[in-house]
Amino acid sequence: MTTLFEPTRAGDLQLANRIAMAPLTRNRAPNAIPTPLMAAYYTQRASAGLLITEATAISPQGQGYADVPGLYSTEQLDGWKKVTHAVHAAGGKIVVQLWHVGRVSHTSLQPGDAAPVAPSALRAQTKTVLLKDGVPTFVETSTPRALELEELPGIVQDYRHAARNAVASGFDGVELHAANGYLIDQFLKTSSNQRKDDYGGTIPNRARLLLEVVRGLVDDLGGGRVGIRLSPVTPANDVLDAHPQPLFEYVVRHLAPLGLAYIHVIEGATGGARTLEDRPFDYAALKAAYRAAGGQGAWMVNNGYDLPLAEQAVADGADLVAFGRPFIANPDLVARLRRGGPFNEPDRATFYGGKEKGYTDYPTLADS
Ligand code: 8OZ
Repeated sequence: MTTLFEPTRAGDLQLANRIAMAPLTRNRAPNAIPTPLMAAYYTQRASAGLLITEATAISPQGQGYADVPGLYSTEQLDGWKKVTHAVHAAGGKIVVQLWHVGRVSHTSLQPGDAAPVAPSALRAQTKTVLLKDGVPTFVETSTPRALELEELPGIVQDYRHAARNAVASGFDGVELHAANGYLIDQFLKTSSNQRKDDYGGTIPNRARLLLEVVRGLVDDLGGGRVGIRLSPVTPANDVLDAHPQPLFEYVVRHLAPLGLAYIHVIEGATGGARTLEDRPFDYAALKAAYRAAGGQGAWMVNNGYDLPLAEQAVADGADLVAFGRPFIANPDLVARLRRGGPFNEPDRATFYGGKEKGYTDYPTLADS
């Protein structure tokens, strides 16, 4: 029987085990520049088969929160190079999550204090984080403006530019953040997309931007270095699709021929319930649709996994399991899973913002 601790392959990436560190926003990159402390944090966790970085803005317009990193300036690339070099020296593999927040932003974070951009000018009923006197503070998002049709090729170019920057910074690949109510997910879902052009209305139209971006990334990096994260039914950031099953089956069927490294699926509500009574979804059918269309990428599952759930998922055919909060609190999560525990508990108060506390100071088994 396959176990979590066996090596596997995801596209071009040879991985030491089937345990991934999920992308986790930590708001510790002042001025969007990755720091040496971030290099220490990721390196502490390099025994994961795959590290996925925190969501990272592809452009100034793609920024939506205080102190989240970017991947578009020389200083940012220099910061990331220190992260990837340290992770590789520790034997790890690391991909960067490419992020455009769309409407989940605030004018004060946008170039020229402009309105954030979105498929349609509909404000998200959600909050973002700004720094007020250096203190992370939740505020309502700003009302966005609808992107003009003529602007969409530029958005695709911004993703591609960031992906090439990722390679230049030493990353093993990229993960497209198409989940959790950010730009790509805003285009996908009926609640946030009221466009009347080729990017709204039908499923093929709402999935068009996602597929254009993925095809662009594959052209630049090769499919074997590209993954994607999807969240079919999450309520995160105020998105809802009227018919998620056919929408996401369409998406994965069209991803299948692109030779992606992996498909990463958030089951249920991000960071919350794994099954939602009012938002049913058949994940096995989603995977079956991908495989039936010839998709050979690794299938990565996420959300609320513990050891027994993860072992069951791998026994049932998942290729990789991504752990989020357990990786915040357990830098040596792989060793702890191997032993069956014990596990440190994460401290929510230090998730977003701050320095070492709750970031690089969680003990390993060897420390205790
Ligand atoms: C928590 C806080 C801010 C952003 C996501 C990038 O949900 C995020 C995020 C999570 O994907």
